Amino acid sequence: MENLKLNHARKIVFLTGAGISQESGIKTFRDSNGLWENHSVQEVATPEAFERNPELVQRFYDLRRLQLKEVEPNGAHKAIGLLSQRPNYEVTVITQNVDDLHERGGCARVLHMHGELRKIRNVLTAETRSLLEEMPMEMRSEWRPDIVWFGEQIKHGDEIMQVIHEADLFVTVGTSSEVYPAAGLFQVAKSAGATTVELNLEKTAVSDHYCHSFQGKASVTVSAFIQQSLGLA
Ligand code: BV8
Repeated sequence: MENLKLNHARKIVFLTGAGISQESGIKTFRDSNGLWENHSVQEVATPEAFERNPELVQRFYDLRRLQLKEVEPNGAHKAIGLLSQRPNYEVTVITQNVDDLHERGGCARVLHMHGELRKIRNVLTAETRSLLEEMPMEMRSEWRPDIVWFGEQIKHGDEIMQVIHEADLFVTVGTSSEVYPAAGLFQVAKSAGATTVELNLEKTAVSDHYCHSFQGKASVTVSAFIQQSLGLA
C-alpha cells in the first residue's frame, strides 16, 4: 500500500459492508455461512418473509437493534471518521450496513442505502420514527423496520449517484460484493474517472476489476491506506 500514492484525492467515497463492523462484534452475513442468527435471508430479509411471519422478522430486527447498545465503532470506523473531519477533504460514506457505527465513529455524512436499525417506518403512511428499543407490541401492526429488504428499492439512490460521479477516489471496505446494486457502484465511479480501491479480508469476485485491491482486516487496512496512500499521519 505504501507504493500507492493518492495525495491528490480530495473527494473520497467509501462504500462499506458488514466486514467493517465485524471487528466490533457484529456478525457478517457470510461468517455464519449465510445465516443471520440462524435465519436464512429469505426467512427474515424480504417483504414476503414479513408478510408470512411478521413476529419472526420483528424479533430478528429487535435483537439486532438491541445489540447496537453492546458494540462500539472500531479503528476502521474511527479512521474514516477522523478523515471526514479534515477541512480539505470531502468524505461520504455509502454503507450497506444498518448499524450506527459510522456515525458513532465520527462520520457526519453517511448514506444508509439499505436502511437503518434505529429507524422504523409506518406501513400505511411511510412516516419514519427513531427507535432504539424493541418495537412496542401495540405498534407492530402498523410499523416495520426501516430496512431495505431483498426486492426493495435502495435508499438515497440519487444522492449516491451524484457523489459517486464527483469522486476522485472510491474505496470499498468489508463487502463480499455479492449484493446489487451496491456491488456495481465502483464500476460507476471508475467510469466517471475515480481511482477505485478494494479493502477486504479476502479477494472477491470483483477484486480484479478494481484499480487496486488489498486484503487484510479493516481495522488495519483502513488506517494504513489513509496514512500511506493519502500521505496523512
Ligand atoms: C434491488 C438489509 C430492485 C437487510 C440488505 C440476481 C443477480 C444479481 C442481483 C439480483 C439477483 N436477484 C435479485 C437481485 C437483486 C438483489 C441482490 O443483489 N441479490 C443478491 C443476493 C444476488 N438486490 C436487491 O434486492 C436490492 N434491491 O435490487 O431492488 C428494485 C428496483 C426498483 C424497484 C424495486 C426494486 C436490495 C438489496 C438490499 C438487501 N438488504 N441489508 C439487513 O441487513 O437485515 S443486504 C445485506 O446483505 C447487507 O446490507 C449487505 O448488503 C449484504 C451482505 O453483504 P456484505 O455487507 O458484503 O456482507 P457479507 O457478509 O456478504 O461480506 C462481508 C465481507 O467482509 C466478506 O467479503 C468478508 O471477507 C469481509 N470481512 C469479514 N471480516 C472482515 C472483512 N473485511 C475486512 N475486515 C474484517 N474484519
